[in-house]
Amino acid sequence: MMNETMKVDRRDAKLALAHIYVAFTALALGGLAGLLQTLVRSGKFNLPAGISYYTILTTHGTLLGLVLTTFFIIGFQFAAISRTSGTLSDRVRFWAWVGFWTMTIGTAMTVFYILTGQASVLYTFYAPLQAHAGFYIGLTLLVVGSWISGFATFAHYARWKKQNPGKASPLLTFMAVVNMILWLVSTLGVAATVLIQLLPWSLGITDRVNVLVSRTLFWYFGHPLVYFWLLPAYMVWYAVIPKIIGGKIFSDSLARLAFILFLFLSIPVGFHHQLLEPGIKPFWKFIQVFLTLMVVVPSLMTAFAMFATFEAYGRSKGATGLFGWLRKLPWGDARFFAPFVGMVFFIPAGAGGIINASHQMNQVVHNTIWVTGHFHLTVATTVVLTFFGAAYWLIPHLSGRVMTKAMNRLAIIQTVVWTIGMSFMSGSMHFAGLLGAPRRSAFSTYGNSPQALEWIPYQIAQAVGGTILFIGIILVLVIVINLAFFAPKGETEFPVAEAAEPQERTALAMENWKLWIGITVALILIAYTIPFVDMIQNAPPGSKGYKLW
Ligand code: HAS
Repeated sequence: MMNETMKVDRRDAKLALAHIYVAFTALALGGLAGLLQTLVRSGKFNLPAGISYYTILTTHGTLLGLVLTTFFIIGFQFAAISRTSGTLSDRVRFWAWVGFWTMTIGTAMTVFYILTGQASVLYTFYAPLQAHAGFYIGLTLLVVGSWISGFATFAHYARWKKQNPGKASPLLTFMAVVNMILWLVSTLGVAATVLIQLLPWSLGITDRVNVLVSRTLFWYFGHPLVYFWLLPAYMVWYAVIPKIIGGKIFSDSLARLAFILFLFLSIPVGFHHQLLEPGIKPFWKFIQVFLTLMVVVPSLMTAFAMFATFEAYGRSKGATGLFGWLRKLPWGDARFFAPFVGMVFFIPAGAGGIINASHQMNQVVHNTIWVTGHFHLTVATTVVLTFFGAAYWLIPHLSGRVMTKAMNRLAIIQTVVWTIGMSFMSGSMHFAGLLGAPRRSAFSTYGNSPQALEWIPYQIAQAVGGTILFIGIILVLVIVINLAFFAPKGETEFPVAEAAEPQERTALAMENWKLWIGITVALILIAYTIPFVDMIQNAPPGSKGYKLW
Protein backbone atom coordinates (compact mmCIF):
# COMPACT_ATOMS: atom_id res chain seq x y z
CA MET A 1 0.00 0.00 0.00
CA MET A 2 1.14 3.53 -0.71
CA ASN A 3 2.22 5.40 2.37
CA GLU A 4 0.87 8.98 2.62
CA THR A 5 4.25 10.45 1.75
CA MET A 6 4.79 8.34 -1.37
CA LYS A 7 2.69 10.50 -3.64
CA VAL A 8 2.52 14.27 -3.68
CA ASP A 9 -0.98 15.38 -2.70
CA ARG A 10 -3.06 16.68 -5.61
CA ARG A 11 -3.30 20.21 -4.11
CA ASP A 12 0.45 20.35 -3.52
CA ALA A 13 0.97 19.03 -7.04
CA LYS A 14 -1.03 21.95 -8.42
CA LEU A 15 1.17 24.37 -6.48
CA ALA A 16 4.40 22.79 -7.71
CA LEU A 17 3.12 22.62 -11.29
CA ALA A 18 2.18 26.32 -11.26
CA HIS A 19 5.81 27.16 -10.46
CA ILE A 20 7.05 24.79 -13.15
CA TYR A 21 4.80 26.31 -15.83
CA VAL A 22 6.20 29.78 -15.14
CA ALA A 23 9.72 28.33 -15.21
CA PHE A 24 9.29 26.76 -18.63
CA THR A 25 7.54 29.85 -20.03
CA ALA A 26 10.63 31.79 -18.94
CA LEU A 27 12.78 29.19 -20.70
CA ALA A 28 10.86 29.68 -23.96
CA LEU A 29 11.14 33.49 -23.95
CA GLY A 30 14.63 33.66 -22.47
CA GLY A 31 15.85 31.00 -24.88
CA LEU A 32 14.56 32.96 -27.87
CA ALA A 33 16.41 36.02 -26.59
CA GLY A 34 19.57 33.90 -26.29
CA LEU A 35 19.27 32.75 -29.89
CA LEU A 36 18.91 36.35 -31.09
CA GLN A 37 21.97 37.41 -29.10
CA THR A 38 24.26 34.81 -30.59
CA LEU A 39 22.99 35.72 -34.07
CA VAL A 40 23.69 39.43 -33.47
CA ARG A 41 27.16 38.71 -32.12
CA SER A 42 28.04 36.67 -35.20
CA GLY A 43 27.91 39.98 -37.11
CA LYS A 44 25.56 38.48 -39.72
CA PHE A 45 22.24 39.65 -38.30
CA ASN A 46 20.68 42.87 -37.03
CA LEU A 47 17.73 43.10 -34.69
CA PRO A 48 14.63 44.55 -36.38
CA ALA A 49 12.63 47.62 -35.34
CA GLY A 50 15.49 49.26 -33.47
CA ILE A 51 15.43 46.66 -30.67
CA SER A 52 18.60 47.02 -28.61
CA TYR A 53 21.00 44.11 -28.13
CA TYR A 54 21.13 45.04 -24.45
CA THR A 55 17.35 44.79 -24.07
CA ILE A 56 17.55 41.25 -25.41
CA LEU A 57 20.56 40.44 -23.24
CA THR A 58 18.76 41.70 -20.11
CA THR A 59 15.67 39.67 -21.02
CA HIS A 60 17.80 36.56 -21.48
CA GLY A 61 19.80 36.86 -18.25
CA THR A 62 16.84 37.83 -16.09
CA LEU A 63 14.40 35.24 -17.42
CA LEU A 64 16.86 32.35 -17.39
CA GLY A 65 19.17 33.27 -14.52
CA LEU A 66 16.59 34.62 -12.11
CA VAL A 67 13.10 33.49 -13.17
CA LEU A 68 13.49 29.98 -14.64
CA THR A 69 15.76 28.93 -11.80
CA THR A 70 13.86 30.44 -8.86
CA PHE A 71 10.47 29.16 -10.00
CA PHE A 72 11.70 25.67 -10.89
CA ILE A 73 13.63 25.36 -7.63
CA ILE A 74 10.79 26.49 -5.39
CA GLY A 75 8.26 24.31 -7.25
CA PHE A 76 10.58 21.29 -7.08
CA GLN A 77 11.29 21.88 -3.39
CA PHE A 78 7.61 22.14 -2.48
CA ALA A 79 7.02 18.83 -4.26
CA ALA A 80 10.05 17.31 -2.51
CA ILE A 81 9.00 18.35 1.00
CA SER A 82 5.43 17.25 0.37
CA ARG A 83 6.68 13.88 -0.89
CA THR A 84 9.12 13.27 1.95
CA SER A 85 7.57 15.08 4.95
CA GLY A 86 3.88 14.74 4.15
CA THR A 87 1.17 16.87 2.61
CA LEU A 88 1.43 20.60 3.28
CA SER A 89 -1.04 22.01 5.78
CA ASP A 90 -3.72 24.31 4.34
CA ARG A 91 -2.04 27.29 5.98
CA VAL A 92 1.39 26.51 4.56
CA ARG A 93 -0.13 25.89 1.14
CA PHE A 94 -2.01 29.19 1.32
CA TRP A 95 1.20 31.10 2.05
CA ALA A 96 3.02 29.17 -0.65
CA TRP A 97 0.41 30.41 -3.13
CA VAL A 98 0.82 33.96 -1.80
CA GLY A 99 4.56 33.55 -2.43
CA PHE A 100 3.90 32.23 -5.93
CA TRP A 101 1.63 35.11 -6.94
CA THR A 102 3.93 37.74 -5.44
CA MET A 103 6.81 36.27 -7.44
CA THR A 104 4.71 36.06 -10.59
CA ILE A 105 3.48 39.66 -10.37
CA GLY A 106 7.06 40.80 -9.69
CA THR A 107 8.30 38.86 -12.71
CA ALA A 108 5.62 40.30 -14.98
CA MET A 109 6.53 43.83 -13.86
CA THR A 110 10.25 43.29 -14.32
CA VAL A 111 9.79 41.80 -17.77
CA PHE A 112 7.46 44.63 -18.79
CA TYR A 113 10.08 47.28 -17.98
CA ILE A 114 12.82 45.30 -19.71
CA LEU A 115 10.83 44.65 -22.89
CA THR A 116 9.70 48.26 -23.16
CA GLY A 117 13.36 49.28 -23.18
CA GLN A 118 13.30 51.00 -19.79
CA ALA A 119 15.66 48.66 -17.98
CA SER A 120 18.47 47.41 -20.25
CA VAL A 121 20.79 47.04 -17.29
CA LEU A 122 21.55 43.29 -17.64
CA TYR A 123 20.70 40.71 -15.00
CA THR A 124 23.36 42.07 -12.64
CA PHE A 125 21.85 45.62 -12.88
CA TYR A 126 25.21 47.17 -12.01
CA ALA A 127 25.13 50.81 -10.94
CA PRO A 128 25.71 53.39 -12.35
CA LEU A 129 23.45 51.93 -15.07
CA GLN A 130 20.03 53.06 -13.96
CA ALA A 131 16.75 51.29 -14.73
CA HIS A 132 13.18 52.49 -14.34
CA ALA A 133 12.02 52.17 -10.72
CA GLY A 134 9.41 49.61 -11.86
CA PHE A 135 12.23 47.18 -12.70
CA TYR A 136 13.58 47.32 -9.15
CA ILE A 137 10.09 47.09 -7.62
CA GLY A 138 9.36 44.00 -9.75
CA LEU A 139 12.60 42.37 -8.62
CA THR A 140 11.77 43.21 -5.01
CA LEU A 141 8.43 41.44 -5.35
CA LEU A 142 10.17 38.43 -6.88
CA VAL A 143 12.49 38.23 -3.89
CA VAL A 144 9.81 38.94 -1.28
CA GLY A 145 7.62 36.21 -2.82
CA SER A 146 10.51 33.75 -2.56
CA TRP A 147 10.95 34.70 1.12
CA ILE A 148 7.30 33.89 1.78
CA SER A 149 7.87 30.50 0.13
CA GLY A 150 11.00 30.08 2.26
CA PHE A 151 9.08 30.65 5.48
CA ALA A 152 6.34 28.28 4.27
CA THR A 153 9.06 25.64 3.79
CA PHE A 154 10.42 26.25 7.31
CA ALA A 155 6.90 26.02 8.79
CA HIS A 156 6.35 22.66 7.10
CA TYR A 157 9.71 21.40 8.36
CA ALA A 158 8.90 22.62 11.91
CA ARG A 159 5.59 20.75 11.84
CA TRP A 160 7.36 17.55 10.77
CA LYS A 161 9.91 17.95 13.58
CA LYS A 162 7.12 18.45 16.09
CA GLN A 163 5.35 15.33 14.91
CA ASN A 164 8.58 13.30 14.86
CA PRO A 165 10.55 14.31 17.94
CA GLY A 166 14.10 13.02 18.17
CA LYS A 167 14.16 11.94 14.52
CA ALA A 168 16.32 13.27 11.70
CA SER A 169 14.30 14.92 8.96
CA PRO A 170 14.08 13.21 5.56
CA LEU A 171 17.12 14.00 3.43
CA LEU A 172 15.28 15.95 0.71
CA THR A 173 13.44 18.06 3.29
CA PHE A 174 16.70 18.78 5.11
CA MET A 175 18.31 19.84 1.83
CA ALA A 176 15.39 22.10 0.88
CA VAL A 177 15.61 23.79 4.29
CA VAL A 178 19.37 24.41 3.89
CA ASN A 179 18.83 25.87 0.43
CA MET A 180 16.13 28.23 1.64
CA ILE A 181 18.26 29.41 4.60
CA LEU A 182 21.10 30.06 2.16
CA TRP A 183 18.67 31.98 -0.04
CA LEU A 184 17.22 34.04 2.80
CA VAL A 185 20.57 35.07 4.23
CA SER A 186 22.02 35.93 0.83
CA THR A 187 19.04 37.83 -0.58
CA LEU A 188 19.39 40.29 2.31
CA GLY A 189 22.29 41.79 0.34
CA VAL A 190 20.37 42.35 -2.87
CA ALA A 191 17.35 43.60 -0.90
CA ALA A 192 19.61 46.13 0.84
CA THR A 193 21.12 47.53 -2.34
CA VAL A 194 17.76 47.68 -4.14
CA LEU A 195 15.74 49.20 -1.29
CA ILE A 196 18.34 51.51 0.26
CA GLN A 197 20.33 52.52 -2.80
CA LEU A 198 18.89 51.78 -6.25
CA LEU A 199 15.19 52.37 -5.77
CA PRO A 200 15.47 55.82 -4.09
CA TRP A 201 18.10 56.74 -6.71
CA SER A 202 15.90 55.69 -9.64
CA LEU A 203 12.93 57.54 -8.13
CA GLY A 204 15.03 60.71 -7.91
CA ILE A 205 14.90 60.79 -4.09
CA THR A 206 18.68 60.54 -4.00
CA ASP A 207 20.93 61.92 -6.68
CA ARG A 208 24.01 59.72 -6.44
CA VAL A 209 24.88 56.14 -5.61
CA ASN A 210 27.92 54.50 -4.03
CA VAL A 211 28.80 52.12 -6.87
CA LEU A 212 31.24 49.94 -4.95
CA VAL A 213 28.82 49.39 -2.08
CA SER A 214 26.03 48.43 -4.47
CA ARG A 215 28.22 45.97 -6.37
CA THR A 216 29.48 44.48 -3.12
CA LEU A 217 25.96 43.98 -1.83
CA PHE A 218 25.02 42.48 -5.19
CA TRP A 219 27.87 39.91 -5.08
CA TYR A 220 27.22 39.16 -1.42
CA PHE A 221 24.02 37.79 -2.96
CA GLY A 222 25.28 36.89 -6.44
CA HIS A 223 27.62 34.11 -5.50
CA PRO A 224 25.37 32.21 -3.11
CA LEU A 225 22.79 32.66 -5.87
CA VAL A 226 24.79 30.20 -7.99
CA TYR A 227 24.73 27.65 -5.17
CA PHE A 228 21.00 28.24 -4.71
CA TRP A 229 20.82 27.01 -8.33
CA LEU A 230 23.28 24.17 -7.78
CA LEU A 231 21.93 22.67 -4.54
CA PRO A 232 18.61 21.46 -6.02
CA ALA A 233 20.65 19.74 -8.74
CA TYR A 234 22.68 18.12 -5.95
CA MET A 235 19.40 17.12 -4.28
CA VAL A 236 18.58 15.18 -7.43
CA TRP A 237 22.07 13.69 -7.66
CA TYR A 238 22.28 12.60 -4.03
CA ALA A 239 18.71 11.54 -3.29
CA VAL A 240 17.05 10.66 -6.61
CA ILE A 241 19.63 9.36 -9.08
CA PRO A 242 20.67 6.38 -6.85
CA LYS A 243 17.05 5.22 -6.87
CA ILE A 244 16.72 5.65 -10.64
CA ILE A 245 19.76 3.49 -11.30
CA GLY A 246 18.60 0.91 -8.73
CA GLY A 247 21.29 1.66 -6.14
CA LYS A 248 21.51 3.36 -2.75
CA ILE A 249 22.73 6.71 -1.43
CA PHE A 250 26.43 6.23 -0.74
CA SER A 251 26.30 8.22 2.50
CA ASP A 252 23.41 10.22 3.89
CA SER A 253 25.73 11.95 6.40
CA LEU A 254 28.20 12.99 3.72
CA ALA A 255 25.34 14.52 1.70
CA ARG A 256 24.12 16.50 4.71
CA LEU A 257 27.63 17.64 5.58
CA ALA A 258 28.19 18.86 2.01
CA PHE A 259 25.02 20.96 2.24
CA ILE A 260 26.03 22.47 5.57
CA LEU A 261 29.44 23.36 4.12
CA PHE A 262 27.68 25.14 1.26
CA LEU A 263 25.69 27.13 3.79
CA PHE A 264 28.88 28.25 5.58
CA LEU A 265 31.02 28.95 2.58
CA SER A 266 28.79 30.19 -0.25
CA ILE A 267 28.26 33.67 1.10
CA PRO A 268 31.57 35.12 2.34
CA VAL A 269 33.14 34.81 -1.13
CA GLY A 270 31.50 37.54 -3.26
CA PHE A 271 34.82 39.38 -3.75
CA HIS A 272 35.97 36.74 -6.22
CA HIS A 273 33.61 38.52 -8.65
CA GLN A 274 35.29 41.81 -7.77
CA LEU A 275 38.95 40.84 -7.86
CA LEU A 276 39.73 43.64 -10.32
CA GLU A 277 37.59 46.19 -8.53
CA PRO A 278 39.58 49.06 -7.01
CA GLY A 279 38.60 50.07 -3.48
CA ILE A 280 38.91 46.63 -1.84
CA LYS A 281 42.22 45.90 -0.12
CA PRO A 282 44.12 42.85 -1.48
CA PHE A 283 44.10 41.22 1.97
CA TRP A 284 40.30 40.94 1.93
CA LYS A 285 40.32 39.69 -1.60
CA PHE A 286 42.82 37.06 -0.49
CA ILE A 287 40.60 35.97 2.43
CA GLN A 288 37.62 35.57 0.15
CA VAL A 289 39.65 33.73 -2.52
CA PHE A 290 40.76 31.34 0.20
CA LEU A 291 37.13 30.77 1.24
CA THR A 292 36.20 30.31 -2.43
CA LEU A 293 38.71 27.51 -2.73
CA MET A 294 37.15 26.01 0.43
CA VAL A 295 33.68 26.05 -1.15
CA VAL A 296 35.09 23.79 -3.87
CA VAL A 297 35.44 21.05 -1.22
CA PRO A 298 31.73 20.13 -0.91
CA SER A 299 31.60 19.81 -4.71
CA LEU A 300 34.62 17.51 -4.63
CA MET A 301 32.81 15.52 -1.90
CA THR A 302 29.81 15.33 -4.21
CA ALA A 303 31.95 14.10 -7.11
CA PHE A 304 33.37 11.42 -4.80
CA ALA A 305 29.90 10.41 -3.59
CA MET A 306 28.57 10.14 -7.14
CA PHE A 307 31.47 8.01 -8.31
CA ALA A 308 31.01 5.83 -5.22
CA THR A 309 27.27 5.44 -5.86
CA PHE A 310 27.79 4.46 -9.48
CA GLU A 311 30.68 2.14 -8.76
CA ALA A 312 28.94 0.42 -5.82
CA TYR A 313 25.87 -0.16 -7.98
CA GLY A 314 27.91 -1.38 -10.97
CA ARG A 315 29.93 -3.80 -8.84
CA SER A 316 26.75 -5.13 -7.22
CA LYS A 317 25.71 -6.04 -10.76
CA GLY A 318 28.97 -7.88 -11.38
CA ALA A 319 31.03 -5.10 -13.00
CA THR A 320 34.81 -5.57 -12.85
CA GLY A 321 37.85 -3.44 -13.71
CA LEU A 322 38.37 0.26 -13.10
CA PHE A 323 35.50 1.54 -15.22
CA GLY A 324 33.43 -1.61 -15.80
CA TRP A 325 30.60 -0.10 -13.72
CA LEU A 326 30.00 2.48 -16.43
CA ARG A 327 28.50 -0.23 -18.62
CA LYS A 328 25.90 -1.12 -15.98
CA LEU A 329 24.33 2.34 -15.83
CA PRO A 330 20.86 2.86 -17.41
CA TRP A 331 21.94 4.83 -20.46
CA GLY A 332 18.53 4.56 -22.14
CA ASP A 333 16.70 6.27 -19.26
CA ALA A 334 16.48 10.04 -19.78
CA ARG A 335 15.85 10.58 -16.06
CA PHE A 336 19.42 9.35 -15.53
CA PHE A 337 21.08 10.33 -18.80
CA ALA A 338 20.33 14.08 -18.71
CA PRO A 339 21.64 14.65 -15.15
CA PHE A 340 24.62 12.39 -15.83
CA VAL A 341 25.67 14.50 -18.80
CA GLY A 342 25.25 17.48 -16.47
CA MET A 343 27.71 15.87 -14.05
CA VAL A 344 30.26 15.20 -16.78
CA PHE A 345 30.08 18.84 -17.89
CA PHE A 346 30.60 19.95 -14.30
CA ILE A 347 34.14 18.59 -14.36
CA PRO A 348 35.48 21.20 -16.88
CA ALA A 349 32.97 23.75 -15.58
CA GLY A 350 34.27 23.43 -12.01
CA ALA A 351 37.87 23.55 -13.21
CA GLY A 352 37.00 26.79 -15.00
CA GLY A 353 35.58 28.15 -11.74
CA ILE A 354 38.85 27.39 -9.97
CA ILE A 355 40.72 29.24 -12.72
CA ASN A 356 38.40 32.23 -12.28
CA ALA A 357 38.94 32.23 -8.55
CA SER A 358 42.73 32.24 -8.83
CA HIS A 359 43.53 35.92 -8.50
CA GLN A 360 46.27 36.12 -11.13
CA MET A 361 44.39 34.09 -13.72
CA ASN A 362 41.27 36.12 -13.07
CA GLN A 363 43.12 39.08 -14.62
CA VAL A 364 43.24 37.19 -17.91
CA VAL A 365 39.60 36.16 -17.99
CA HIS A 366 37.67 38.81 -16.05
CA ASN A 367 35.08 40.65 -18.14
CA THR A 368 35.86 38.44 -21.12
CA ILE A 369 33.40 36.07 -22.70
CA TRP A 370 35.30 33.21 -21.03
CA VAL A 371 33.20 33.94 -17.92
CA THR A 372 30.02 33.67 -20.02
CA GLY A 373 31.35 30.30 -21.22
CA HIS A 374 31.92 29.27 -17.58
CA PHE A 375 28.38 29.95 -16.49
CA HIS A 376 26.85 28.35 -19.55
CA LEU A 377 28.62 25.15 -18.51
CA THR A 378 27.66 25.42 -14.84
CA VAL A 379 24.14 26.78 -14.69
CA ALA A 380 23.03 26.31 -18.30
CA THR A 381 24.31 22.75 -18.59
CA THR A 382 25.01 21.05 -15.26
CA VAL A 383 22.06 22.60 -13.43
CA VAL A 384 19.64 22.91 -16.31
CA LEU A 385 20.18 19.38 -17.66
CA THR A 386 19.59 18.07 -14.14
CA PHE A 387 16.38 20.11 -13.93
CA PHE A 388 15.29 18.72 -17.32
CA GLY A 389 16.06 15.18 -16.10
CA ALA A 390 14.01 15.85 -12.95
CA ALA A 391 11.14 17.30 -14.99
CA TYR A 392 10.89 13.97 -16.86
CA TRP A 393 9.58 12.24 -13.72
CA LEU A 394 8.38 15.21 -11.65
CA ILE A 395 5.90 16.63 -14.15
CA PRO A 396 4.15 13.30 -14.93
CA HIS A 397 4.14 12.48 -11.21
CA LEU A 398 2.37 15.76 -10.52
CA SER A 399 0.06 15.68 -13.54
CA GLY A 400 -0.93 12.03 -13.04
CA ARG A 401 0.54 10.88 -16.35
CA VAL A 402 3.34 8.66 -17.62
CA MET A 403 6.24 9.30 -19.95
CA THR A 404 5.96 7.20 -23.09
CA LYS A 405 8.93 5.44 -24.69
CA ALA A 406 8.76 7.90 -27.58
CA MET A 407 9.04 10.88 -25.20
CA ASN A 408 11.91 9.22 -23.36
CA ARG A 409 13.70 8.80 -26.70
CA LEU A 410 13.05 12.45 -27.52
CA ALA A 411 14.48 13.40 -24.11
CA ILE A 412 17.66 11.43 -24.87
CA ILE A 413 17.91 13.22 -28.22
CA GLN A 414 17.31 16.52 -26.42
CA THR A 415 20.25 15.83 -24.13
CA VAL A 416 22.51 14.99 -27.07
CA VAL A 417 21.40 18.14 -28.91
CA TRP A 418 22.16 20.20 -25.78
CA THR A 419 25.57 18.57 -25.45
CA ILE A 420 26.49 19.40 -29.04
CA GLY A 421 25.05 22.93 -28.94
CA MET A 422 26.70 23.78 -25.65
CA SER A 423 30.06 22.32 -26.65
CA PHE A 424 30.08 24.63 -29.68
CA MET A 425 28.79 27.67 -27.85
CA SER A 426 30.51 27.47 -24.51
CA GLY A 427 33.71 26.02 -26.00
CA SER A 428 34.08 28.92 -28.42
CA MET A 429 33.22 31.41 -25.67
CA HIS A 430 36.11 30.05 -23.61
CA PHE A 431 38.54 30.30 -26.55
CA ALA A 432 37.39 33.77 -27.63
CA GLY A 433 37.67 34.92 -24.00
CA LEU A 434 41.29 33.83 -23.88
CA LEU A 435 41.85 35.96 -26.98
CA GLY A 436 40.42 38.94 -25.09
CA ALA A 437 36.84 39.06 -26.47
CA PRO A 438 34.74 41.06 -24.02
CA ARG A 439 31.49 39.88 -22.46
CA ARG A 440 28.31 41.98 -22.13
CA SER A 441 28.88 43.61 -25.54
CA ALA A 442 27.16 43.63 -28.92
CA PHE A 443 28.95 42.90 -32.20
CA SER A 444 31.76 45.26 -33.10
CA THR A 445 34.99 44.98 -35.05
CA TYR A 446 36.37 47.81 -32.93
CA GLY A 447 37.48 49.78 -36.00
CA ASN A 448 38.66 46.57 -37.71
CA SER A 449 41.34 46.03 -35.11
CA PRO A 450 43.26 42.79 -35.87
CA GLN A 451 42.55 41.45 -32.39
CA ALA A 452 38.78 41.89 -32.74
CA LEU A 453 38.81 40.26 -36.17
CA GLU A 454 40.34 37.15 -34.57
CA TRP A 455 37.20 36.68 -32.49
CA ILE A 456 34.75 36.55 -35.37
CA PRO A 457 35.10 32.82 -36.26
CA TYR A 458 34.44 32.00 -32.59
CA GLN A 459 31.41 34.28 -32.60
CA ILE A 460 30.06 32.46 -35.64
CA ALA A 461 30.61 29.16 -33.80
CA GLN A 462 28.64 30.63 -30.89
CA ALA A 463 25.75 31.39 -33.24
CA VAL A 464 25.85 27.81 -34.56
CA GLY A 465 25.84 26.50 -30.97
CA GLY A 466 23.09 28.94 -29.98
CA THR A 467 20.91 27.75 -32.86
CA ILE A 468 21.41 24.09 -31.91
CA LEU A 469 20.59 24.95 -28.29
CA PHE A 470 17.42 26.68 -29.39
CA ILE A 471 16.38 23.44 -31.11
CA GLY A 472 17.10 21.77 -27.75
CA ILE A 473 14.76 24.25 -26.06
CA ILE A 474 11.98 23.49 -28.55
CA LEU A 475 12.45 19.76 -27.89
CA VAL A 476 12.30 20.11 -24.11
CA LEU A 477 9.20 22.28 -24.39
CA VAL A 478 7.50 19.64 -26.54
CA ILE A 479 8.31 17.03 -23.89
CA VAL A 480 7.18 19.22 -20.98
CA ILE A 481 3.87 20.14 -22.64
CA ASN A 482 3.30 16.48 -23.46
CA LEU A 483 4.02 15.37 -19.88
CA ALA A 484 1.83 18.08 -18.39
CA PHE A 485 -1.21 17.81 -20.68
CA PHE A 486 -1.15 15.02 -23.25
CA ALA A 487 0.79 11.96 -22.05
CA PRO A 488 -1.29 8.87 -21.14
CA LYS A 489 -2.83 8.98 -17.67
CA GLY A 490 -1.13 6.82 -15.04
CA GLU A 491 1.10 6.67 -12.00
CA THR A 492 4.70 7.90 -12.19
CA GLU A 493 7.08 7.36 -9.32
CA PHE A 494 8.73 10.26 -7.45
CA PRO A 495 12.01 8.40 -6.93
CA VAL A 496 13.65 8.81 -3.52
CA ALA A 497 16.61 6.58 -2.67
CA GLU A 498 17.48 4.96 0.63
CA ALA A 499 20.85 5.40 2.28
CA ALA A 500 23.25 2.44 2.15
CA GLU A 501 23.81 2.68 5.91
CA PRO A 502 21.48 5.21 7.52
CA GLN A 503 23.05 6.92 10.50
CA GLU A 504 20.22 8.56 12.33
CA ARG A 505 22.32 10.13 15.10
CA THR A 506 24.78 11.80 12.74
CA ALA A 507 21.91 13.02 10.59
CA LEU A 508 20.18 14.44 13.64
CA ALA A 509 23.33 16.28 14.71
CA MET A 510 23.27 17.99 11.31
CA GLU A 511 20.12 19.84 12.33
CA ASN A 512 21.76 22.07 14.88
CA TRP A 513 20.49 25.16 13.09
CA LYS A 514 21.47 27.71 15.73
CA LEU A 515 25.07 26.61 15.47
CA TRP A 516 25.10 26.44 11.65
CA ILE A 517 23.47 29.83 11.22
CA GLY A 518 25.81 31.23 13.90
CA ILE A 519 28.89 29.99 12.00
CA THR A 520 27.46 31.31 8.73
CA VAL A 521 26.92 34.77 10.20
CA ALA A 522 30.36 34.76 11.87
CA LEU A 523 32.09 33.94 8.57
CA ILE A 524 30.13 36.67 6.80
CA LEU A 525 31.10 39.21 9.47
CA ILE A 526 34.77 38.23 9.30
CA ALA A 527 34.89 38.43 5.51
CA TYR A 528 32.84 41.59 5.04
CA THR A 529 32.79 43.94 8.05
CA ILE A 530 36.14 45.74 7.73
CA PRO A 531 36.18 46.11 3.93
CA PHE A 532 32.55 47.22 3.97
CA VAL A 533 33.13 49.91 6.60
CA ASP A 534 36.17 50.99 4.59
CA MET A 535 34.05 51.34 1.43
CA ILE A 536 31.63 53.63 3.20
CA GLN A 537 34.16 55.67 5.16
CA ASN A 538 36.50 56.24 2.26
CA ALA A 539 33.89 56.52 -0.43
CA PRO A 540 34.55 58.65 -3.50
CA PRO A 541 31.69 60.94 -4.60
CA GLY A 542 28.72 58.84 -5.64
CA SER A 543 27.70 58.46 -9.25
CA LYS A 544 24.71 59.86 -11.11
CA GLY A 545 22.57 57.36 -12.99
CA TYR A 546 23.31 56.52 -16.65
CA LYS A 547 20.99 55.18 -19.31
CA LEU A 548 23.36 54.22 -22.10
CA TRP A 549 20.94 52.32 -24.29
FE1 HAS B 1 31.22 30.39 -11.05
C1 HAS B 1 31.53 33.60 -12.31
C2 HAS B 1 34.24 30.72 -9.48
C3 HAS B 1 30.83 27.27 -9.63
C4 HAS B 1 27.92 30.38 -12.01
N1 HAS B 1 29.98 31.73 -11.99
C5 HAS B 1 30.30 32.98 -12.44
C6 HAS B 1 29.14 33.60 -13.03
C7 HAS B 1 28.11 32.69 -12.90
C8 HAS B 1 28.65 31.52 -12.26
C9 HAS B 1 26.67 32.90 -13.33
O1 HAS B 1 36.15 32.98 -8.73
C10 HAS B 1 29.10 34.95 -13.70
C11 HAS B 1 28.52 36.02 -12.87
C12 HAS B 1 28.53 37.32 -13.65
O2 HAS B 1 27.57 37.57 -14.38
O3 HAS B 1 29.51 38.06 -13.57
N2 HAS B 1 32.35 29.19 -9.83
C13 HAS B 1 33.55 29.51 -9.31
C14 HAS B 1 34.05 28.39 -8.51
C15 HAS B 1 33.08 27.41 -8.57
C16 HAS B 1 32.02 27.94 -9.39
C17 HAS B 1 35.35 28.31 -7.77
N3 HAS B 1 29.70 29.06 -10.88
C18 HAS B 1 29.74 27.85 -10.24
C19 HAS B 1 28.44 27.22 -10.31
C20 HAS B 1 27.62 28.09 -10.98
C21 HAS B 1 28.43 29.25 -11.32
C22 HAS B 1 28.12 25.87 -9.72
C23 HAS B 1 26.20 27.99 -11.33
C24 HAS B 1 25.40 27.01 -11.04
N4 HAS B 1 32.63 31.86 -10.96
C25 HAS B 1 33.76 31.80 -10.21
C26 HAS B 1 34.46 33.09 -10.30
C27 HAS B 1 33.68 33.92 -11.09
C28 HAS B 1 32.54 33.11 -11.49
C29 HAS B 1 35.72 33.49 -9.66
C30 HAS B 1 33.96 35.39 -11.45
C31 HAS B 1 34.70 35.52 -12.69
C32 HAS B 1 34.87 36.97 -13.08
O4 HAS B 1 36.03 37.42 -13.11
O5 HAS B 1 33.90 37.67 -13.35
C33 HAS B 1 33.13 26.07 -7.86
O6 HAS B 1 32.00 25.94 -7.02
C34 HAS B 1 33.24 24.91 -8.79
C35 HAS B 1 33.47 23.60 -8.04
C36 HAS B 1 33.16 22.43 -8.90
C37 HAS B 1 33.90 21.33 -9.03
C38 HAS B 1 33.44 20.22 -9.94
C39 HAS B 1 33.03 18.95 -9.19
C40 HAS B 1 32.50 17.95 -10.17
C41 HAS B 1 31.39 17.19 -9.98
C42 HAS B 1 30.92 16.28 -11.09
C43 HAS B 1 31.32 14.85 -10.89
C44 HAS B 1 31.04 14.06 -12.11
C45 HAS B 1 30.61 12.76 -12.11
C46 HAS B 1 30.34 12.06 -13.41
C47 HAS B 1 30.39 11.98 -10.87
C48 HAS B 1 35.18 21.16 -8.33
C49 HAS B 1 30.61 17.23 -8.72
C50 HAS B 1 31.61 11.41 -13.81
C51 HAS B 1 31.49 10.42 -14.88
C52 HAS B 1 32.44 10.25 -15.81
C53 HAS B 1 32.27 9.16 -16.79
C54 HAS B 1 33.63 11.09 -15.92
